[in-house]
Amino acid sequence: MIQETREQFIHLFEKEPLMVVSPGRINLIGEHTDYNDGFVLPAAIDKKIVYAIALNNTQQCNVHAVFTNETVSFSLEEVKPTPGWINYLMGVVYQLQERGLPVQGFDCVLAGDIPVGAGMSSSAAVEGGLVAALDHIFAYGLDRMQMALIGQKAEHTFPGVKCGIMDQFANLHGKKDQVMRLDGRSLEFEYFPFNFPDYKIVLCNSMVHHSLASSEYNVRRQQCEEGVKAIQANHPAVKSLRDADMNMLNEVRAQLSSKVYDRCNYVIAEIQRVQDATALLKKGDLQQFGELMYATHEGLSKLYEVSCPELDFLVSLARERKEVAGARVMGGGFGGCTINLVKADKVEEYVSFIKSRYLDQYGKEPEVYVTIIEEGVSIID
Ligand code: GAF
Repeated sequence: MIQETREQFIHLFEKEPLMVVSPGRINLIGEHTDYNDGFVLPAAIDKKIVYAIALNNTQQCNVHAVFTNETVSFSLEEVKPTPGWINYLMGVVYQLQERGLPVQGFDCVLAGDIPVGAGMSSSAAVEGGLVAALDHIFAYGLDRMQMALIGQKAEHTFPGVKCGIMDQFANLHGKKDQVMRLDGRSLEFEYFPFNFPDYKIVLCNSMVHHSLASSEYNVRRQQCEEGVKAIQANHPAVKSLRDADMNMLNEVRAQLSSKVYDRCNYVIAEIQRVQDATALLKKGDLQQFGELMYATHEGLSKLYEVSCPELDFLVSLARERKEVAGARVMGGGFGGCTINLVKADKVEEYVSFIKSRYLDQYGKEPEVYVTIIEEGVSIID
């Protein structure tokens, strides 16, 4: 894909581009914890966005998207939220301009194989790839965390999703065969190997794309903040759900709507689960780790309400199978993928089982991706 994208760029713009590979991500456990100052356990994967990009000595940016086969242009003098995929790039450009960093017109070809709306964070890949490309071209000297924060701000201000930092972080910090535990508060992180040759990471795409995903995401965030506010009346030192426990939450239960109570209940438990899960992973206990993934799914489905019948069905299918250590909905939810840890020698059998049962139930085949853990954003000079 890298070579094809480069050739297409040369064909369209008649010059040599800089190539950038920007991956999607998985998250093993720790969902909706990042914006509550909690922990997450993501990794970059082999699904990616590819940029071919070069300056054009104008104030105009011309972006050809291979997936829609259209070229969209915008002027650097008028960067404002705009419908469509170009919004993600414009958001990044705006954030760079806001910081007083120079941006000049560019031509670019954007290609990729990250399925959109599947919970693998194609948007963070678009953002991270562009920040890294422009940092390289203009020698801003940004470090990877600064780049991630710029991508996150772009997402907040242009598409308007008040996301946490996990996706942009994973996209820019990934390392081959390593998972990362990120502390959503301090932004400190540690790498450790995901060393289970007997298992594969299998993503099952429900093919459901919920149009309310981003507005509902923002609602979840507000509900968590509401819970924190109530707890703070008794415990002023609590700054986020990271600092809270179930006793504190139960003290204010009567003041909270049942939805807000359930959301906070899930997040408090999930933050602890990531800690427990990390210890299990380091010990090599994938079976117990998998049980925690199922517990996460239960919470995301019943308490946080970001699952859907199709995703619940996919997880219930996983539960029937001995070759699966654990499964759950991955990412923001409301559709997209489940992540499954599956015995390597049984993957084929599992995939055909899932496909046929899902087809029987919903009349459509899920796409299934057997994925591997890869490097974060890479510049190919
Ligand atoms: C989305 C967000 F972008 C992340 O920050 C994270 O909150 C995730 O949903 C849920 O864990 O991918």
